[in-house]
Amino acid sequence: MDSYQGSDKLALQQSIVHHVEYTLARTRFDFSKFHSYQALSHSVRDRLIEAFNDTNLHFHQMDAKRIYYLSLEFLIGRCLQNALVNLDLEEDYREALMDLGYKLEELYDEEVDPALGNGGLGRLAACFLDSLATLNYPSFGYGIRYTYGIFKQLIKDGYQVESPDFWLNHGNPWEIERLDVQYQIRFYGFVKKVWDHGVERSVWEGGETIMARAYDTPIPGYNTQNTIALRLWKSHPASEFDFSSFNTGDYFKALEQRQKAEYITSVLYPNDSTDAGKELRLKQQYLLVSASMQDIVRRFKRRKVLDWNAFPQKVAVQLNDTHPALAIVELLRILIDIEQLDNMSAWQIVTKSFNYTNHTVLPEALEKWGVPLIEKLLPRHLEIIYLINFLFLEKVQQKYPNNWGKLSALSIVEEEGTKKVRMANLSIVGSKFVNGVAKIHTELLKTTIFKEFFEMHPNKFQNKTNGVTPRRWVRCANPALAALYDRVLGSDKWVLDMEQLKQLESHVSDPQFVREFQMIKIENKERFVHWIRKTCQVDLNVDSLFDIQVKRIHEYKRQLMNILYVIYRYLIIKESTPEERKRIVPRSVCFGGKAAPGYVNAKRVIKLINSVADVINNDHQIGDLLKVVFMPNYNVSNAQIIIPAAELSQHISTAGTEASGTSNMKFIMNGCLILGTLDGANVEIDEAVGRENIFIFGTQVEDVDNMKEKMRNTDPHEYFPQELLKVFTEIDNGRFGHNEELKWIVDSIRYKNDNYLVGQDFKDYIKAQQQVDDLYRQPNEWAKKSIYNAIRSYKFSSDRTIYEYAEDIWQLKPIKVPEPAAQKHER
Ligand code: Z2T
Repeated sequence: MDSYQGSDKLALQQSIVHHVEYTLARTRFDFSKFHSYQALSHSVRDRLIEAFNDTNLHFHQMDAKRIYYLSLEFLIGRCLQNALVNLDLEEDYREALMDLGYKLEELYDEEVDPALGNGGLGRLAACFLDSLATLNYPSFGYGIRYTYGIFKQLIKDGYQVESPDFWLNHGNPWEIERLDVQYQIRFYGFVKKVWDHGVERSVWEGGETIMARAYDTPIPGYNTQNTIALRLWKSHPASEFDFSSFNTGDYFKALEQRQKAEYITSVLYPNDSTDAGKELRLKQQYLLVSASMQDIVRRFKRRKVLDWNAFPQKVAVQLNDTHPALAIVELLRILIDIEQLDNMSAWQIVTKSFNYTNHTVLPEALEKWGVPLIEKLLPRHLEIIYLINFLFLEKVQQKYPNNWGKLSALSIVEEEGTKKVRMANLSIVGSKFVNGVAKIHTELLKTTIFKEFFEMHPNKFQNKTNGVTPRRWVRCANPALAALYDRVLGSDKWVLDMEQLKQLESHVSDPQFVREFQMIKIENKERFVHWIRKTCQVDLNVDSLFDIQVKRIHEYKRQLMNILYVIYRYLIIKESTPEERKRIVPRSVCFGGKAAPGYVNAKRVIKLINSVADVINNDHQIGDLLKVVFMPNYNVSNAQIIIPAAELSQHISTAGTEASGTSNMKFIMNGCLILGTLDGANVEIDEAVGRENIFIFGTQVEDVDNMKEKMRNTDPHEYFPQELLKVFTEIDNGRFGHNEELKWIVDSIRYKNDNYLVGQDFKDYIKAQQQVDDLYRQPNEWAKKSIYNAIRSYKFSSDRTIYEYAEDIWQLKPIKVPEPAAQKHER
């Protein structure tokens, strides 16, 4: 990218040295690798900020419509390499640093990995920001600047131990603190009714107020001046001092009260697809929503003429799941109580501005807040929710007169037991469009959990299949593959237009091309082996099949089925004759992923994996034929090492449970084969790469209910196949340690309910695993199929996804920020 500052080697070196002296206040005699990382980052930050300022000014001058992506999670990962790649400065800085005696790649490893998200949902938000910036869409991400990100996972004695992630320990060069952007946020209090020119108005007063302060992280697009903001809010005490406490002389108590405000944004809730339902979480949600909507309204009001009806033409808000759904209610409150619009005009504006993305059909993830809690914390919002529900149920009554079934299914308020607000219903009613994240998932929304809504408003529902950014997941994570593409395609255009990879179809029959592809995989495997040795103290054989399952640990994702199969494979090897052993394909089975701290079954699966790994890896009869690794603390930065090294990756959720999955897309982009079920985006990956290039097994979604019924009605000894019963017996007998917990995991499917059909799918899984082995014995065939996965993955670029959102949901056109004029270089 062009810059007002020079980008020749000398200019870059001067800027780094400048930051050593003036930002870090260090001399060159007292200097560590981390200090060079810091100086380098500040130098890159300067360049980001130029583009960022240009972008904000240009969008303002153009009076651009903007899209606001509201999310409680943004899992952006490390920033340095991504910024250098997107600014096209990686080579220049590499050379500049070489002279100063530093290796760029080593400095990358000095950066903390910002982990303000749980898994797929937060990472999707981060990929979307990269695509929004790259495609020149005027946009903002809004989220929370948690002081503590997702916990760091340690493994002690085979168990997961959580340790706090205080990621700001060494400062954060990638954010801009905006002391001038702060909003008041109110909690608790009461609603006062006042008469104003014959109209009754509501005023929310009393309670506690705190401040939300903005921190902006610039997000650069690839090869464009456009750089958008990820604006994260941090809670602060209100500036007025609490004089009542002070007057009683209790100075310390007054200060203590102020400290409590900081607590609100202190920690990310570590649940992936389950609803915690805690008061603090509701406060976090409201803080995000209130600060963001105040900010959006303020920006709208800076326009020359104030015309509220133009709001939906200038603003589109995307709700990342129901977590920020109160934004709908907050905008209504601002429009009605503060801007004094009438109820119906305000409602029209709101329902044209909001859209909602659903990310799961699992009932335990659907957010419901008890009416008493909302009434206490947000009394005015509860009134508004009742108003929305009243207006909506009137429509329902018109369409389906006296149909109590419809009314109770569609109502925003659940009346059974203690009354609850259903956030999904609120989101659907308040939105223009609702979307699922993969074809199969959207179909399930329409036919199961949101059936009644779909029947009432069929045109509200859309599919937007997820995607991932090829910048981070190919260009950054797999530089060798990127270089191969650049060379064979003649340019780096594929990074912006993944469909260019279609041109590589003809190269699959070129043995030289296939060999180069294989070499790249081997190099990536070597880098991975090195990293595993360092972090897990296990030696992997580079020639073994690298078989990987990395994702949050959840029963529906069936890591249990994977480890039970590993045991089965171990038993086969133990029983095999020397002749048979020669034909066995050596495998390295690697697991990674965090369990929610309160999720007992998930934690036990981690213990089982580690117990099995202990026995197998130390069995001298086995050697390299089978290795099992649990990689601690799976996160974005180690995913960038793991994924490019994978040859087989497992996405084996019970059909109908995984909304999409996004790592499946990252794996195929890096030339990896999938072993998976017809669930989530696997269905579309299967269509894209062809059935001959993917290993598909298991019960299909149409049959899941029947199979569950069968499972409940069958005796465990008939239901579970012999192969699995044998594995159960070995665990029972203490082959992997005499630990009650290992038996309990088995019992959870054996005597309770095998709700995720491990028993049902096991035989088909074994069969698919055999097909994997058969193909791996033919390295050339394996390589070709891997290449087909990589070059047919273009649909799964988040650029395609974002383009579809912009066209079909936001009605948003790109606005390209002009490059800095050439003469500015002179200054
Ligand atoms: C999450 O990561 C996902 C869904 C959630 O539902 C919550 C969280 Cl934190 C409330 C995941 C889905 O499980 C996954 O299938 C999907 O690919 C991802 O969101 C992005 O859509």
